[in-house]
Amino acid sequence: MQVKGAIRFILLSQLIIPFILLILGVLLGLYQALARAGIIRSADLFGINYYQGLTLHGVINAIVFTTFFAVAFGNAIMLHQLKRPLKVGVQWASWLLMVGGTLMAAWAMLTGRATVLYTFYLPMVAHWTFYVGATLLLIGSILPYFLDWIPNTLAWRRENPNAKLPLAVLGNLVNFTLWFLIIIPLAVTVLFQMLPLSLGLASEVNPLLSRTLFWFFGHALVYFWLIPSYIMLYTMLPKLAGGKLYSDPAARLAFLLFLLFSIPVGLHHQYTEGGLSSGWKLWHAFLTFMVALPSFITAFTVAASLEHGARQNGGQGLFGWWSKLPYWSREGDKWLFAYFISGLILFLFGGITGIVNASYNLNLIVHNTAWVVGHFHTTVGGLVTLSFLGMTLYMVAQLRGADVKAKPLALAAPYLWMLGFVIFEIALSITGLQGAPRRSNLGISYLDPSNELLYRGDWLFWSHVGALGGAIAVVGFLAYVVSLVGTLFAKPVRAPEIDFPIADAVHDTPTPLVVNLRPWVTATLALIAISYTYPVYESMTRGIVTKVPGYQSIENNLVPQQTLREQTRLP
Ligand code: HAS
Repeated sequence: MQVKGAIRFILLSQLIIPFILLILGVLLGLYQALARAGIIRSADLFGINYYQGLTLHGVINAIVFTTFFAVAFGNAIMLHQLKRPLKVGVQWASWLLMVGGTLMAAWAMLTGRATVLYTFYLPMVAHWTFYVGATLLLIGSILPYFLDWIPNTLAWRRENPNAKLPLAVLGNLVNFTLWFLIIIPLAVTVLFQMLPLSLGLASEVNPLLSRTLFWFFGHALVYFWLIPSYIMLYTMLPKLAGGKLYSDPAARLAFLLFLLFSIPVGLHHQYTEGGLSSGWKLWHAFLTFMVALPSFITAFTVAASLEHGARQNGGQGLFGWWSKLPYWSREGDKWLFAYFISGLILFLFGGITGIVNASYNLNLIVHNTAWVVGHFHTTVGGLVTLSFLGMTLYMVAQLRGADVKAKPLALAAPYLWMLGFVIFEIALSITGLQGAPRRSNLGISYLDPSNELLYRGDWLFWSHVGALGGAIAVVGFLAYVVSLVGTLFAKPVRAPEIDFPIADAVHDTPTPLVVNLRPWVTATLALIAISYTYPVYESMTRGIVTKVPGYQSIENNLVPQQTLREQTRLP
């Protein structure tokens, strides 16, 4: 369908603004990889401190890029599938809040006033503009859900009382329902703990409570990143492969299981946290295995869909059909296949390492080590980033009415990214098992030979392999940048539009269990109440670290928090 005027501008800029920031985020990732391998041995590079760079890398890549993309993609999916217009006023309000919030937080991070990493754990404290900026970004991101997508879905339902909600719409609504539910505890800790401390209105804070509220948000956040990718895998990949989605009800069940199980698992990030009972951690561990279930369903459903497509293309035999998938095809939209298949291969590694993390006892070996970094570079840095990059290029070409430029580079990019991050993952898993910590500038500590006390020469080889993997991925990203920038400035050859390659399904029998959202939302709220009431109560009343003052990160040191007047003079 055609997209014009303000909506076209908003959609395009929701894709391009985070992409510009992402260039900085990816380059800072390379800096992290080189510093961690001891190839760069300094506390800062071009005036950016290691931890400041790590904060920018995490916030830009994992929060800003993903949130902007989820909103742009959500808008496009609703437009395309429901064929109902978006409200220009709502979209402008959302855009202004998101862009304004991002600029505020970026200013705080770039000027060294918010070196708190992307998890912004208390008692580390940032300048108030960081918290207000992040809050505005999140409020802006939820506006379209309430003011555009829900009203449009209800209107569509009235017009189509007997039709099934399109699969992509269901996935998108599940995702933003999840988003709304998890923003609430984050807002509580930001508004009642972080901001007062940052503004000097409070002098003490309970970090345990803040972390429990953060991980209520933080783990489900990863599925907020993942669900848009799954929408693409279920609705578009089968068609690109030449066939159909194997099972529509299985796909719906996977989305709804994410709603149910994504939230009550946050304590698996806090297994080592004092003050929370082991029994509740174990309960969250069990539920974490349940949240892997929709991904197992996806693995089998997507594999069956790929096989179906490959057999339509003439594929035969038990494994022979693999050769009939369009890995290198430049025909039409088929180049997009490369982004999905590379992401899926990376996600096999992400899934296995995730299951290890989830196991209460194994987690004690890998927690806070480089292993976890390997895990999330094959999940959010793997399938999620690759599918978002592929879809950004696809949508930019459509919204500009142009052809994708430098297609060979656009095709090479995801394979280089995949190769780089497979190497990176293996290397970081090994150094993690050797004990290398995450969030550490190893170049000026454990990998500095002049440091007789700390030096660990046995980490050196695999740390260098990890840096090589990171560098290969960045080369892939640069190939992508050439194609995207070329497409952005290419001469339009048709009217701007949004059109997705949506696949039919092989099995499409209506299944009552997966038709109605309401019972799933009710069950989700009940499971959250069961799983979080006592841990939140414990966080408020027990624990060894309640009530501590705030600390700020200045250069390489954590120092007691400055007053507001002093803060504005930083760095
Ligand atoms: Fe995780 C830590 C457990 C999935 C992201 N995770 C993190 C952190 C991030 C993150 C960012 O239990 C660090 C947070 C921090 O800063 O501290 N994670 C899991 C589990 C899963 C999981 C059980 N994580 C994700 C996803 C992420 C993500 C998805 C981002 C998008 N994670 C943990 C735990 C920790 C953790 C602990 C805390 C660690 C600690 O101690 O700090 C599961 O959802 C994974 C299920 C996935 C599968 C894989 C299915 C495979 C598929 C591919 C099929 C391939 C095909 C192609 C069909 C079961 C779908 C075949 C074709 C060929 C040609 C071969």
